[in-house]
Amino acid sequence: MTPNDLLKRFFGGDRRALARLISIVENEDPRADSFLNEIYDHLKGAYRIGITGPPGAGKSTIVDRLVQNCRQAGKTVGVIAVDPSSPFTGGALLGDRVRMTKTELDPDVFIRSMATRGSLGGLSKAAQDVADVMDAFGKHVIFLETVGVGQSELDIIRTADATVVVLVPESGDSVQAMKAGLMEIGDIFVLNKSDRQGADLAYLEIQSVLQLKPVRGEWRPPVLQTVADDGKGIDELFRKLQDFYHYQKERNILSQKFQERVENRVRRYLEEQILRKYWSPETEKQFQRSLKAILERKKSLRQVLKEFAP
Ligand SMILES: Nc1nc2c(ncn2[C@@H]2O[C@H](COP(=O)(O)OP(=O)(O)OP(=O)(O)O)[C@@H](O)[C@H]2O)c(=O)[nH]1
Ligand SMILES: [Mg+2]
Repeated sequence: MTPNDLLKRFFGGDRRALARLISIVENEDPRADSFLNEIYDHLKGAYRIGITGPPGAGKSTIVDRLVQNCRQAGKTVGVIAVDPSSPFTGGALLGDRVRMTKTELDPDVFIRSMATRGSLGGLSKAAQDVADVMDAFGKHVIFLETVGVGQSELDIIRTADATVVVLVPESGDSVQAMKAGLMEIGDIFVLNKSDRQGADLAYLEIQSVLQLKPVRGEWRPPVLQTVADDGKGIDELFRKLQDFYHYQKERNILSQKFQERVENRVRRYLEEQILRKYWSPETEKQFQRSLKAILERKKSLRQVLKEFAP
């Protein structure tokens, strides 16, 4: 198939063309840049919702439910599940991470899992590019699911229009979340697995942590209790997401978010390019030698810093 044929099918709404284009972009195929150029004019401003939280908190179950709410509201959906934490388990386990049951067969829902390859910065870039492809295809809503632990996941989430932080009643979960910086980035907090013991206490704990946080703008991030497995609380979560969307729209926050996203992506991209150019495999070897010299007290930290300064 020629690139033009592929684009024609893509803009004609062919799911297989969408899958092909996503793979090209994700694999950093040499054709990726020209395709991304072609689709740029067609970005429609899909609403990007980041869902993050500790492993196994119920993120995928919640996304699966929210997708159904979106479909009932007549919206088409893309889902990107990012898994940067397990470069070794890729394939088989990853399939398990997105437990899309009812939604899987719906032609207006497109789901893609992505695992890390190469640098973490690269993953964040690829996830953004895939989101653009889904947006240009015409998806109204795009979910980005990440396990909220690493820097690159926070980068991905930061580029979303809305961020849902999912926690569970395990003791100390909110403290861990605070350490990971999750309390800073949530627009909506969900205490999932509220059927478990200790849910009420955890709910109060999250609320008290949030009360210490300075409020940005007029939106005070709400805390909702859900039992995603049987759908309890999900309609309320969907309504909160709609409220937040309208709140942002009325105040022009979405175009501001778009601007931030562009800026963030360009800066990250350049940082990565500059680093790659400057820090060759040979430099890394040299660095390892210097590191050893520091540990053996043969060199001072300052000396080494000077050695490696650009
Ligand atoms: N008891 C209980 N179990 C739940 C609830 N929600 C989800 N689960 C279960 O928790 C497990 C993990 O759910 P997932 O949706 O895969 O969690 P996740 O956060 O996407 O997991 P990772 O992507 O692996 O980090 C599954 O076995 C779910 O059935 C809930 O509200 N209560
Ligand atoms: Mg998951």
